Amino acid sequence: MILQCAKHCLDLSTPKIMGILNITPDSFSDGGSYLQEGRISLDLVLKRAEQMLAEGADILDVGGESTRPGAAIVSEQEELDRVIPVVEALVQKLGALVSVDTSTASVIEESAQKGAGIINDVRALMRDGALGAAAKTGLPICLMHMQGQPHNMQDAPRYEDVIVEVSEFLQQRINACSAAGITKERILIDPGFGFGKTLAHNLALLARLPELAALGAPILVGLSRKSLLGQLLNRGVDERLPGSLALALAAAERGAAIIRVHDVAATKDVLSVRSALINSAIKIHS
Ligand code: 8Y4
Repeated sequence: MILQCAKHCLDLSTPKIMGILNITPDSFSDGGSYLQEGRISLDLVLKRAEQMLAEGADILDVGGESTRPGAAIVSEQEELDRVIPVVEALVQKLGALVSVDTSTASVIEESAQKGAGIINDVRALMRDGALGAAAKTGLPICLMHMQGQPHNMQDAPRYEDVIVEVSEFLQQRINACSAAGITKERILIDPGFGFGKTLAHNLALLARLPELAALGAPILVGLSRKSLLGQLLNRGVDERLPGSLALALAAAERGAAIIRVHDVAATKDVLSVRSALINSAIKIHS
């Protein structure tokens, strides 16, 4: 399966790596790392982006809004000011395939004009104007499931059957996209690990990830350094690399097409070992 992302063709027959580029001054994990004298430095962002591409990132995911519970609310203008210059630079200077982590109609439109290749929306195009804006871009869209809103999503997540409810939500959003003129070939789906889910919900979703494939769209997952690893291993956010790699491999084994990560080089090694094993098994030995 090949996904057409602006000028880039993304071959999803083997799992692809999406590197995280947070353009937020207050991000949970790697936030603040591109700040110079309190301002986001385009040079530092470009340096990190070049490094991730050299390490094997297939996509760079640029986000200007933190969805961490308690994070500051970002105005539309602030999000535009953060994200658009970065998208432009990554496309123009590095020729990168850029996905834009946004729920905002104007950011979707302007990012596409600057050459972004994928829209990644944790609110699944439910904000005012987002569905129409995304439809007009012609770009692939990642629809993610979230229960509640970032400020309250982890208060007391509850499901009758987490797999069924996540599947039904994603199917509804696929239908909404279809009605807005976004064809099935442009849609990616994501169960939204950590977005209104307990540890048990997250583990059930990963264990049963193959069931989401029935929706007929490639699956994107974001598990890197997330708090399920804190709960599972009692480790701080900087101590979650081995756990993140185990989750990335588990997701790849269960059919994930795109894996969103902080640690590109290490994830690339894991996926290279996996593909060597797969290729060995299908070769004819004489
Ligand atoms: C430590 C590290 C603690 C990371 C929290 C976090 C996803 C996503 C995010 C995801 C898609 C995050 C933008 C949350 N997660 N997009 N975005 N899927 N498609 N938290 O799972 O990384 S941000």
